[in-house]
Amino acid sequence: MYAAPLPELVFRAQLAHRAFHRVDEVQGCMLLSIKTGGCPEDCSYCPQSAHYKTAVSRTDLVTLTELSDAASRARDDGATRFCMGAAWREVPDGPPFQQVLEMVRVVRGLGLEACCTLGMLDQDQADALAAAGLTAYNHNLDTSPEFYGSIITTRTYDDRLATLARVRRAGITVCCGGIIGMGEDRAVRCRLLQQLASLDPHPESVPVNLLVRVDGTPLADVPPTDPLELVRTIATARILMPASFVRLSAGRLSLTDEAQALCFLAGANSVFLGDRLLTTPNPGATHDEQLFGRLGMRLMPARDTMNAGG
Ligand code: SAM
Ligand code: DTB
Ligand code: SF4
Repeated sequence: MYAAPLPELVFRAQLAHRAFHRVDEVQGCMLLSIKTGGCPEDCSYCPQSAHYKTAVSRTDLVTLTELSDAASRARDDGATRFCMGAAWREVPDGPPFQQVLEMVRVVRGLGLEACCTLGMLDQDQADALAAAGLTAYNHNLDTSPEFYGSIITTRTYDDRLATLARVRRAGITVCCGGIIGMGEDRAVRCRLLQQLASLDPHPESVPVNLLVRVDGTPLADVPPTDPLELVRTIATARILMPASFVRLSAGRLSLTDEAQALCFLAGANSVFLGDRLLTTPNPGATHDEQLFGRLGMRLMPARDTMNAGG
Protein backbone atom coordinates (compact mmCIF):
# COMPACT_ATOMS: atom_id res chain seq x y z
CA MET A 1 0.00 0.00 0.00
CA TYR A 2 2.78 2.42 1.03
CA ALA A 3 4.51 1.98 -2.33
CA ALA A 4 1.37 2.22 -4.52
CA PRO A 5 1.30 4.88 -7.27
CA LEU A 6 0.86 8.13 -5.32
CA PRO A 7 -2.55 8.99 -6.90
CA GLU A 8 -3.86 5.56 -5.88
CA LEU A 9 -2.50 5.86 -2.33
CA VAL A 10 -3.87 9.37 -1.86
CA PHE A 11 -7.26 8.34 -3.31
CA ARG A 12 -7.54 5.48 -0.83
CA ALA A 13 -6.48 7.78 2.01
CA GLN A 14 -9.16 10.27 0.94
CA LEU A 15 -11.84 7.57 1.02
CA ALA A 16 -10.78 6.64 4.57
CA HIS A 17 -10.53 10.28 5.62
CA ARG A 18 -13.97 11.22 4.28
CA ALA A 19 -15.62 8.26 6.03
CA PHE A 20 -14.66 9.66 9.44
CA HIS A 21 -13.65 13.32 9.18
CA ARG A 22 -14.38 16.63 7.50
CA VAL A 23 -11.86 17.48 4.81
CA ASP A 24 -11.95 21.24 5.31
CA GLU A 25 -10.87 21.38 8.95
CA VAL A 26 -7.72 20.65 10.95
CA GLN A 27 -7.39 20.62 14.71
CA GLY A 28 -5.00 23.21 16.10
CA CYS A 29 -2.83 22.10 19.01
CA MET A 30 -0.37 24.17 20.99
CA LEU A 31 2.73 22.85 22.71
CA LEU A 32 4.45 24.10 25.82
CA SER A 33 7.70 22.75 27.17
CA ILE A 34 6.94 22.69 30.90
CA LYS A 35 10.42 21.39 31.82
CA THR A 36 13.20 21.76 29.29
CA GLY A 37 16.56 20.03 28.75
CA GLY A 38 18.93 17.95 30.86
CA CYS A 39 17.16 14.68 30.04
CA PRO A 40 19.04 11.47 30.97
CA GLU A 41 17.80 9.56 27.89
CA ASP A 42 19.94 9.31 24.74
CA CYS A 43 17.33 9.68 21.97
CA SER A 44 19.60 10.62 19.03
CA TYR A 45 17.11 13.04 17.52
CA CYS A 46 16.51 15.09 20.63
CA PRO A 47 18.06 18.46 21.50
CA GLN A 48 16.98 18.01 25.14
CA SER A 49 19.13 14.98 25.89
CA ALA A 50 21.92 15.64 28.41
CA HIS A 51 24.11 13.31 26.32
CA TYR A 52 24.60 15.94 23.59
CA LYS A 53 25.85 19.50 23.53
CA THR A 54 23.09 21.59 21.93
CA ALA A 55 21.89 25.19 22.25
CA VAL A 56 19.05 24.09 24.56
CA SER A 57 19.54 25.16 28.17
CA ARG A 58 17.99 23.44 31.11
CA THR A 59 15.03 25.00 32.94
CA ASP A 60 12.91 24.17 36.01
CA LEU A 61 9.23 23.28 35.84
CA VAL A 62 7.22 26.32 34.67
CA THR A 63 4.96 28.01 37.21
CA LEU A 64 1.18 27.65 37.21
CA THR A 65 0.87 31.31 36.19
CA GLU A 66 3.13 30.81 33.17
CA LEU A 67 1.19 27.69 32.27
CA SER A 68 -2.19 29.30 32.59
CA ASP A 69 -1.09 32.36 30.53
CA ALA A 70 0.22 30.08 27.75
CA ALA A 71 -2.92 27.97 27.70
CA SER A 72 -5.20 31.04 27.57
CA ARG A 73 -3.16 32.45 24.67
CA ALA A 74 -3.37 29.08 22.90
CA ARG A 75 -7.15 29.13 23.20
CA ASP A 76 -7.29 32.73 21.92
CA ASP A 77 -5.18 31.64 18.94
CA GLY A 78 -7.64 28.90 17.96
CA ALA A 79 -6.07 25.83 19.56
CA THR A 80 -8.44 23.28 21.09
CA ARG A 81 -5.74 20.99 22.47
CA PHE A 82 -2.91 22.02 24.76
CA CYS A 83 0.11 19.71 25.03
CA MET A 84 2.60 19.86 27.88
CA GLY A 85 6.01 18.26 27.36
CA ALA A 86 8.66 17.53 29.98
CA ALA A 87 12.23 16.36 29.37
CA TRP A 88 11.92 13.55 31.87
CA ARG A 89 12.89 9.91 31.46
CA GLU A 90 9.95 9.04 33.67
CA VAL A 91 7.38 10.88 35.72
CA PRO A 92 8.79 11.73 39.17
CA ASP A 93 6.64 11.34 42.30
CA GLY A 94 6.34 14.29 44.70
CA PRO A 95 5.71 18.03 44.32
CA PRO A 96 6.59 18.35 40.58
CA PHE A 97 4.03 15.67 39.68
CA GLN A 98 1.41 17.28 41.95
CA GLN A 99 2.05 20.52 40.07
CA VAL A 100 1.59 18.77 36.70
CA LEU A 101 -1.76 17.42 37.95
CA GLU A 102 -2.76 20.98 38.83
CA MET A 103 -1.66 22.12 35.35
CA VAL A 104 -3.94 19.50 33.79
CA ARG A 105 -6.85 20.80 35.87
CA VAL A 106 -6.11 24.39 34.79
CA VAL A 107 -5.99 23.47 31.08
CA ARG A 108 -9.23 21.46 31.33
CA GLY A 109 -10.80 24.34 33.23
CA LEU A 110 -10.18 26.55 30.18
CA GLY A 111 -12.22 24.11 28.06
CA LEU A 112 -9.20 22.76 26.21
CA GLU A 113 -8.19 19.16 25.66
CA ALA A 114 -5.12 18.46 27.79
CA CYS A 115 -2.27 16.24 26.61
CA CYS A 116 0.93 15.46 28.50
CA THR A 117 4.18 13.86 27.38
CA LEU A 118 6.31 13.19 30.45
CA GLY A 119 8.17 9.97 29.64
CA MET A 120 7.45 6.61 31.26
CA LEU A 121 4.88 6.36 34.03
CA ASP A 122 3.53 3.76 36.45
CA GLN A 123 -0.12 2.79 36.87
CA ASP A 124 -0.75 5.02 39.91
CA GLN A 125 0.60 8.03 38.03
CA ALA A 126 -1.53 7.21 34.97
CA ASP A 127 -4.60 6.87 37.21
CA ALA A 128 -3.82 10.21 38.92
CA LEU A 129 -3.52 11.94 35.53
CA ALA A 130 -6.84 10.42 34.49
CA ALA A 131 -8.48 11.66 37.71
CA ALA A 132 -7.12 15.16 37.04
CA GLY A 133 -8.98 15.08 33.71
CA LEU A 134 -6.12 14.44 31.27
CA THR A 135 -7.50 13.89 27.77
CA ALA A 136 -4.49 12.24 26.14
CA TYR A 137 -0.99 11.03 26.91
CA ASN A 138 1.69 11.26 24.19
CA HIS A 139 4.30 8.56 24.15
CA ASN A 140 5.74 7.69 20.75
CA LEU A 141 7.06 4.40 19.43
CA ASP A 142 9.25 6.68 17.27
CA THR A 143 10.37 4.02 14.76
CA SER A 144 10.31 0.28 13.99
CA PRO A 145 11.40 -2.28 16.62
CA GLU A 146 14.33 -3.25 14.39
CA PHE A 147 15.66 0.31 13.82
CA TYR A 148 14.91 1.46 17.38
CA GLY A 149 18.24 0.31 18.88
CA SER A 150 20.24 2.52 16.53
CA ILE A 151 18.31 5.61 17.73
CA ILE A 152 17.82 5.05 21.50
CA THR A 153 19.68 2.77 23.92
CA THR A 154 18.48 3.97 27.33
CA ARG A 155 15.02 2.40 27.17
CA THR A 156 13.46 -0.38 25.15
CA TYR A 157 10.55 -0.69 22.76
CA ASP A 158 8.86 -2.91 25.35
CA ASP A 159 9.21 -0.16 28.00
CA ARG A 160 7.29 2.10 25.64
CA LEU A 161 4.58 -0.47 25.00
CA ALA A 162 4.20 -1.00 28.77
CA THR A 163 3.72 2.75 29.36
CA LEU A 164 1.13 2.88 26.56
CA ALA A 165 -0.75 -0.04 28.12
CA ARG A 166 -0.90 1.78 31.49
CA VAL A 167 -2.23 4.93 29.80
CA ARG A 168 -4.92 2.87 28.08
CA ARG A 169 -5.82 1.04 31.30
CA ALA A 170 -6.25 4.39 33.10
CA GLY A 171 -8.84 5.41 30.48
CA ILE A 172 -6.74 8.21 28.98
CA THR A 173 -6.72 8.40 25.17
CA VAL A 174 -3.44 7.40 23.55
CA CYS A 175 -1.35 9.74 21.39
CA CYS A 176 1.34 7.63 19.76
CA GLY A 177 3.31 8.09 16.58
CA GLY A 178 6.85 8.45 15.36
CA ILE A 179 9.50 10.29 13.43
CA ILE A 180 10.52 9.93 9.82
CA GLY A 181 13.73 11.23 8.27
CA MET A 182 16.18 9.62 10.69
CA GLY A 183 18.00 7.74 7.91
CA GLU A 184 15.51 4.86 7.88
CA ASP A 185 14.21 3.14 4.74
CA ARG A 186 10.63 2.48 3.64
CA ALA A 187 10.56 -0.93 5.33
CA VAL A 188 11.22 0.79 8.68
CA ARG A 189 8.44 3.30 8.15
CA CYS A 190 6.02 0.51 7.19
CA ARG A 191 6.97 -1.51 10.28
CA LEU A 192 6.35 1.52 12.50
CA LEU A 193 2.92 1.98 10.91
CA GLN A 194 2.20 -1.72 11.37
CA GLN A 195 3.12 -1.48 15.08
CA LEU A 196 0.91 1.58 15.59
CA ALA A 197 -2.03 -0.03 13.80
CA SER A 198 -1.56 -3.20 15.88
CA LEU A 199 -2.33 -1.32 19.08
CA ASP A 200 -5.83 -2.36 20.07
CA PRO A 201 -7.70 -0.07 20.09
CA HIS A 202 -5.84 2.22 17.70
CA PRO A 203 -4.20 5.31 19.20
CA GLU A 204 -6.83 8.06 18.96
CA SER A 205 -4.02 10.40 17.94
CA VAL A 206 -1.05 9.64 15.69
CA PRO A 207 1.63 12.34 15.46
CA VAL A 208 3.81 11.99 12.37
CA ASN A 209 6.98 14.01 12.94
CA LEU A 210 9.51 14.86 10.26
CA LEU A 211 12.88 14.99 11.99
CA VAL A 212 13.98 18.51 12.94
CA ARG A 213 17.75 18.19 12.55
CA VAL A 214 19.31 19.98 15.50
CA ASP A 215 23.03 20.90 15.73
CA GLY A 216 24.84 18.89 18.37
CA THR A 217 22.58 15.81 18.10
CA PRO A 218 23.88 12.65 16.39
CA LEU A 219 21.24 13.07 13.66
CA ALA A 220 22.15 16.69 12.88
CA ASP A 221 23.64 15.79 9.50
CA VAL A 222 21.38 13.06 8.13
CA PRO A 223 20.41 13.90 4.54
CA PRO A 224 16.98 15.49 4.14
CA THR A 225 14.06 13.15 3.42
CA ASP A 226 11.91 13.42 0.31
CA PRO A 227 8.70 15.17 1.49
CA LEU A 228 6.69 12.70 -0.60
CA GLU A 229 7.80 9.97 1.82
CA LEU A 230 6.10 11.99 4.57
CA VAL A 231 2.98 12.18 2.38
CA ARG A 232 3.07 8.39 1.89
CA THR A 233 3.54 7.83 5.63
CA ILE A 234 0.56 10.04 6.47
CA ALA A 235 -1.63 8.46 3.77
CA THR A 236 -0.81 4.95 4.97
CA ALA A 237 -1.48 5.95 8.59
CA ARG A 238 -4.84 7.40 7.51
CA ILE A 239 -5.83 4.18 5.72
CA LEU A 240 -4.70 1.90 8.56
CA MET A 241 -6.20 4.04 11.37
CA PRO A 242 -9.10 5.80 9.64
CA ALA A 243 -10.85 7.18 12.73
CA SER A 244 -7.72 8.58 14.40
CA PHE A 245 -6.41 12.12 14.32
CA VAL A 246 -3.28 12.00 12.14
CA ARG A 247 -1.14 14.96 13.12
CA LEU A 248 1.34 16.68 10.82
CA SER A 249 3.63 17.44 13.75
CA ALA A 250 7.30 18.50 13.85
CA GLY A 251 9.09 19.48 10.66
CA ARG A 252 6.57 21.79 8.95
CA LEU A 253 9.18 24.56 8.61
CA SER A 254 11.14 22.44 6.16
CA LEU A 255 8.06 21.84 3.96
CA THR A 256 6.65 24.09 1.24
CA ASP A 257 2.98 25.05 1.47
CA GLU A 258 2.38 22.70 -1.46
CA ALA A 259 3.96 19.76 0.39
CA GLN A 260 1.81 20.56 3.43
CA ALA A 261 -1.25 20.64 1.12
CA LEU A 262 -0.38 17.12 -0.03
CA CYS A 263 -0.14 16.03 3.63
CA PHE A 264 -3.69 17.30 4.21
CA LEU A 265 -4.85 15.56 1.02
CA ALA A 266 -3.25 12.40 2.39
CA GLY A 267 -5.38 12.66 5.52
CA ALA A 268 -3.48 14.77 8.06
CA ASN A 269 -6.07 16.63 10.14
CA SER A 270 -4.09 18.43 12.80
CA VAL A 271 -1.08 20.71 13.17
CA PHE A 272 0.80 22.45 15.95
CA LEU A 273 0.11 26.18 15.96
CA GLY A 274 2.50 28.88 17.12
CA ASP A 275 6.08 29.80 16.35
CA ARG A 276 7.64 27.20 18.68
CA LEU A 277 7.28 23.46 19.18
CA LEU A 278 9.05 22.38 22.40
CA THR A 279 12.50 23.83 21.72
CA THR A 280 12.57 24.28 17.92
CA PRO A 281 10.82 26.79 15.62
CA ASN A 282 7.44 26.24 13.92
CA PRO A 283 5.76 28.30 11.13
CA GLY A 284 3.64 30.57 13.41
CA ALA A 285 0.27 32.31 13.10
CA THR A 286 0.88 34.66 10.16
CA HIS A 287 2.16 31.91 7.90
CA ASP A 288 -0.53 29.45 8.97
CA GLU A 289 -3.34 31.95 8.39
CA GLN A 290 -2.06 32.45 4.83
CA LEU A 291 -1.68 28.70 4.34
CA PHE A 292 -5.20 27.86 5.49
CA GLY A 293 -6.52 30.79 3.43
CA ARG A 294 -4.83 29.46 0.28
CA LEU A 295 -6.22 25.98 0.95
CA GLY A 296 -9.73 27.13 1.84
CA MET A 297 -9.41 25.26 5.12
CA ARG A 298 -9.94 26.32 8.71
CA LEU A 299 -9.20 25.37 12.28
CA MET A 300 -11.61 22.92 13.87
CA PRO A 301 -13.95 24.49 16.42
CA ALA A 302 -13.99 23.03 19.93
CA ARG A 303 -17.30 21.23 19.40
CA ASP A 304 -15.77 18.81 16.88
CA THR A 305 -12.75 17.72 18.90
CA MET A 306 -12.37 14.58 20.93
CA ASN A 307 -13.80 15.56 24.31
CA ALA A 308 -12.98 19.18 24.93
CA GLY A 309 -16.20 19.66 26.83
CA GLY A 310 -16.09 16.39 28.71
N1 SAM B 1 10.54 13.06 27.35
C1 SAM B 1 9.29 12.59 26.90
C2 SAM B 1 9.40 11.38 26.00
O1 SAM B 1 10.39 11.23 25.31
O2 SAM B 1 8.45 10.59 25.97
C3 SAM B 1 8.44 13.63 26.22
C4 SAM B 1 9.02 14.67 25.29
S1 SAM B 1 9.72 14.08 23.75
C5 SAM B 1 10.45 15.59 23.17
C6 SAM B 1 8.31 13.74 22.70
C7 SAM B 1 8.56 13.30 21.28
O3 SAM B 1 9.03 14.38 20.49
C8 SAM B 1 9.60 12.22 21.03
O4 SAM B 1 9.12 10.93 21.30
C9 SAM B 1 9.88 12.40 19.56
O5 SAM B 1 9.01 11.58 18.78
C10 SAM B 1 9.58 13.87 19.30
N2 SAM B 1 10.81 14.61 18.96
C11 SAM B 1 11.80 14.98 19.81
N3 SAM B 1 12.78 15.61 19.16
C12 SAM B 1 12.41 15.66 17.86
C13 SAM B 1 13.02 16.19 16.68
N4 SAM B 1 14.21 16.77 16.71
N5 SAM B 1 12.36 16.08 15.52
C14 SAM B 1 11.16 15.47 15.48
N6 SAM B 1 10.54 14.94 16.55
C15 SAM B 1 11.15 15.04 17.72
C1 DTB C 1 5.25 14.69 19.13
O1 DTB C 1 5.10 13.57 18.59
N1 DTB C 1 5.70 15.79 18.53
C2 DTB C 1 5.73 16.90 19.46
C3 DTB C 1 5.11 16.30 20.72
N2 DTB C 1 4.97 14.92 20.40
C4 DTB C 1 5.69 16.54 22.03
C5 DTB C 1 7.03 17.52 19.72
C6 DTB C 1 8.09 17.47 18.72
C7 DTB C 1 9.28 18.15 19.27
C8 DTB C 1 10.22 18.61 18.24
C9 DTB C 1 11.53 19.05 18.76
C10 DTB C 1 11.52 20.21 19.71
O2 DTB C 1 10.87 21.25 19.45
O3 DTB C 1 12.21 20.14 20.72
FE1 SF4 D 1 14.41 12.94 26.88
FE2 SF4 D 1 12.09 12.74 25.60
FE3 SF4 D 1 14.20 13.98 24.44
FE4 SF4 D 1 14.25 11.33 24.75
S1 SF4 D 1 12.80 12.51 23.48
S2 SF4 D 1 15.93 12.77 25.24
S3 SF4 D 1 13.17 11.11 26.69
S4 SF4 D 1 13.09 14.65 26.26
